[in-house]
Amino acid sequence: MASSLPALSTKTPGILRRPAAPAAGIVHLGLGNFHRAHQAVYTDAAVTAQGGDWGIVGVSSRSSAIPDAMHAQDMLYTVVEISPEGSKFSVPQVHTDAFTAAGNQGRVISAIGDAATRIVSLTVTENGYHYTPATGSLNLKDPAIRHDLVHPAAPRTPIGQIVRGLQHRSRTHAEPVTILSCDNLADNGHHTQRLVREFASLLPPAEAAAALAFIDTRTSFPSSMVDRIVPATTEHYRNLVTARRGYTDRIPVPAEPFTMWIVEDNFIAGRPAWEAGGAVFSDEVAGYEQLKVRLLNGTHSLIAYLGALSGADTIPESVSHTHIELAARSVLRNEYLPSVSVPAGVDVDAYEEQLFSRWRNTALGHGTSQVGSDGSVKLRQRIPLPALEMLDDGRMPQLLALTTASYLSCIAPLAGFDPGPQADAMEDPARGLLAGLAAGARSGKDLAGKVLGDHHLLGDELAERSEFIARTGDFIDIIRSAGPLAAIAEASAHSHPSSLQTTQGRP
Ligand code: CS2
Repeated sequence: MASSLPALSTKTPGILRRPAAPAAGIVHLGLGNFHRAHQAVYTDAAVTAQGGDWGIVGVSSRSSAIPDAMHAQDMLYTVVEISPEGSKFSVPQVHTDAFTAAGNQGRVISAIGDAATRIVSLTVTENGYHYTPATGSLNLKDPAIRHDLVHPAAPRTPIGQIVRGLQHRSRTHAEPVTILSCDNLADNGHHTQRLVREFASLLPPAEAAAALAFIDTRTSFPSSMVDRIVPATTEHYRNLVTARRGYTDRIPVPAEPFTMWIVEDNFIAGRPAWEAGGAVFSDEVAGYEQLKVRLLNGTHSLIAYLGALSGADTIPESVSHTHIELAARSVLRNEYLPSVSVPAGVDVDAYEEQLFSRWRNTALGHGTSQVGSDGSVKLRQRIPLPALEMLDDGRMPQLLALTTASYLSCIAPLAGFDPGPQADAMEDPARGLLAGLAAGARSGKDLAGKVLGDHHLLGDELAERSEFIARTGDFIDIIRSAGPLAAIAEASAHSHPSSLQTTQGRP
């Protein structure tokens, strides 16, 4: 029988333990796969290169599966880099503790409030910020936010936890701390700062004033662009680790070889030497974030929804359909790219080719249902600004309307339309609301009007653009009556420029 990870870590040289583990300096909210294959790997490299008390206390929001397994495995797990050429294995050694926030809210506050904590980082997904997609501000209708505003000792949301932890700091030692968002949100540092300030300003007046004064003088909120495709762990990866490494790991993390982290160097209380792991500190984070959120994430959404509607389980399977590749290239080049301020030194053609080769990584098998989940909060980050720019310019963003239509066809299918099992498996906080609207809708146009026009799902400004709403509705109707390929053909026929070639057709 294979040995377990902790036995290996202490008894064999297979995993060389650090002589002394770093003391904790980071509290990380969102102990999921992405964090464990991204920030943890950079932090491991930083501590190896330069030392420093930058151990990570990982906090998972609800599930205890990862904290339990981390404790059982001596805080270790395997990152499995997957490419068609083969797999590489590594074991980061930076976590000093792990626990679940649910049921331990006091512990979250004291961890964030601890004077030794100098960075609080987050990978809580777009959905974890509890903001209103229409306005970008804190969602005051959200029961979890309302709960957190009146239960100071038991916050459930990351924003509530951060504010309560900062209040604890301000009342005790007043040491400064950096809040570092690592989620796919445009301008994620400012976005997080805005939500934290909004929450603090809603506290009783004296408390609000003290909290805001602390936030404004003793914290910083750098923006960062994070990039690595990290699918969900499956039994396959557990078996692979056992077969290839000879030990049992309950929680290996599969990841693509590519990894990128661009960070604004604005850390009020110091930071690890993440550049040792390849992180780039730059003043151009906003440009990188736009590039990534639109070209990568935005196009990814279209590939996921069209793929799901065509029966594709995975992104590589989806993008191997010539028509879907065509639609993806068209939205990327003609509709997302013109809205991006490309950072100096980025070769956009090479970036595009690299994206397609990452998406084609069949060994990784990234699920269309995983990328298609939470579209109501993700698309708000990806679609409105580029769409509005084109509309202002007198052009219809055909493929952005198609992205919206294929999303709605997956999550809120009209009566009689079956979007298939991959779409059924997509999770979305707005699924109930949207399904209710779809049940009462007579046509695609009617549904698009209710979702975008009445409910402002993609923001206030797009809610006023009846031509975009109507075009989205057309595509919903075409998908329902003739399928996704017909909708791609219709969008391509009217897009600018109308003819594009796939890689196969290129000179
Ligand atoms: C994806 C991202 O789920 C999604 O919406 O676009 O998770 C994507 O894989 C990562 O951002 C890559 O860095």
